[in-house]
Amino acid sequence: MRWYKESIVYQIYPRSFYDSNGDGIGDIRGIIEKLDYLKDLGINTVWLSPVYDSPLDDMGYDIRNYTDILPEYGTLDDFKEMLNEMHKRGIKLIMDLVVNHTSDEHPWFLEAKKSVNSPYHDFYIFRKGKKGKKPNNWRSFFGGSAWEYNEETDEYYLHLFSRKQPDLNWENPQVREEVKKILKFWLDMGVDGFRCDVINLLSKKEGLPNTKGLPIISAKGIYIDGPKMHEYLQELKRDVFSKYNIFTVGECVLINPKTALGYIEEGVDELNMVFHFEHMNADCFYSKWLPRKFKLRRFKEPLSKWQYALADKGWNALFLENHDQPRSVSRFASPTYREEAAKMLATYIFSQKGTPYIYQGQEIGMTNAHYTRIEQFKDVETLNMYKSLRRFLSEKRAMKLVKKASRDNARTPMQWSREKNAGFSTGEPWLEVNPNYININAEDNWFDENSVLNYYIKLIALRKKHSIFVYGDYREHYAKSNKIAYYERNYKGMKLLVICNFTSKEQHFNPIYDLRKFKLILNNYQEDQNYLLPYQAKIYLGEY
Ligand code: TEU
Ligand code: CA
Repeated sequence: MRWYKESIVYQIYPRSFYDSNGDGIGDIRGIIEKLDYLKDLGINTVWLSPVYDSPLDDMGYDIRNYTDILPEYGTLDDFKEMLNEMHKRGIKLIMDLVVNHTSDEHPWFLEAKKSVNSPYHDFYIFRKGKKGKKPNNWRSFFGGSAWEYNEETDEYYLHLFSRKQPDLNWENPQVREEVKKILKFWLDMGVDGFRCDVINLLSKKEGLPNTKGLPIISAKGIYIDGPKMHEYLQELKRDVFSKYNIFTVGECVLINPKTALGYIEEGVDELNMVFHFEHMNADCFYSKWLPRKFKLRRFKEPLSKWQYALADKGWNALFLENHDQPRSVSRFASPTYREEAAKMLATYIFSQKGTPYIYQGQEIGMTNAHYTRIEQFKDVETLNMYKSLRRFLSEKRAMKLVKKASRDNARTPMQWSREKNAGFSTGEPWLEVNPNYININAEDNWFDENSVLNYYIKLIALRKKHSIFVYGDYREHYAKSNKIAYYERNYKGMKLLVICNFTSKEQHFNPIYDLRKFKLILNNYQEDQNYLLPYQAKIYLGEY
């Protein structure tokens, strides 16, 4: 059974989820305490962002030891207990697999950088500079050159992310063997799969040629979806993945459906599904550092394109948020209608065909951070970009961009209750809590039957009850509208209609079908007129 199709995933960013011991840092025992909340929400899979031993330059996406837990998060025994408690509640666990790079404090790198004769030197990508210049023109995703000088060997090493995240050399079969050992370590413990970080960056084109054109975009075929991607993934599948009944989702930079199908098409199954980011450009040009006004068509078009392209061939991953993206209600809707919009956005995205991913706090409609000073931000990408931006922008303009785009928008502590620090921690939180927790928190949501949380609970329950949500095919209406989103799903003689208003005005439209023949199974308002109220969302089900 392809169980991943019936999964409803909840992403935990452990540092900001729940602190069990008052040190201001979320931890594994904190997760254990909140498992009943997740069970009540109705999710059946957790994706856990990294809890491995790490110096935290990139908050855990820089791993120092792949088979141990960072002490501030807990111990391996805590981890095993958490896994067991999840399984008892029917919740599966997928881990974050970060193997494009390690931390520069990983023992392999510490050895590798000492000498060209070190057995670990070839675990990484070292190159001589060219006449005092960097080996090539590649740029880091976090700004600046992707090369850092290493004095001991008089070479540069490649880091597509921070300089504390040296890229592994996947050409080296020993690296691949080590990765397989790591995978087996966790899978044999009972972990149910992996979210594979920047997986389509593993293969770098031979000779590491310069990119020509816009940075990153022009890296397709060079270090994005490079020449040996299939070889590497096939090897992992053959030696590890195929031996377990697991779930894999690849995070893919700049991917299109055709390339994605190369990895995920049923029968190929190198990965079960991928995350693409095309709809994240609905309010920016290619990168969130180049913002523009949100436009519904720019949101719907890529999502529909993926729905049609994958249809019966592959499987979609559906998401609005993660730990790298600002909060969806802050980006895609008006703050006046925060609750209506949070429910509407959930209806729109999670009723499509694919596996839904809810990022912690999204289910209560959490918003972007309130920060006004750069000192309040902790994320390495944010701080690097701020420094670069300050070279040509005033402090005020640079801050405006940072406020909009920072990854810390998603990383403020989970808002549990009206208690001090939002009930996240009794100590000083590692990252400031958003003061709007007085109005936005899980406890109040729980007791308010019209809350965002209770809407998510209903939506998830419907998905479990009607298999049309999972298996129905997808057909879009009003594709060109910048105001409403409307699509239908069809399955075994049933039809589902999903109709959403993305504006703060009433919208009149022709419903296409005779709605009297359908049952309204979900509505984010009490009222039900023959037009749409601001940010209204409705789902109808009927026989057809
Ligand atoms: O993110 C990959 C990625 O493409 C990022 O550059 C992303 O575009 C950026 O964070 C958006 O601001 C993954 C992880 O999700 C991220 O947290 C890590 O920092 C990154 O890989 C490196 O491991
Ligand atoms: Ca703690």
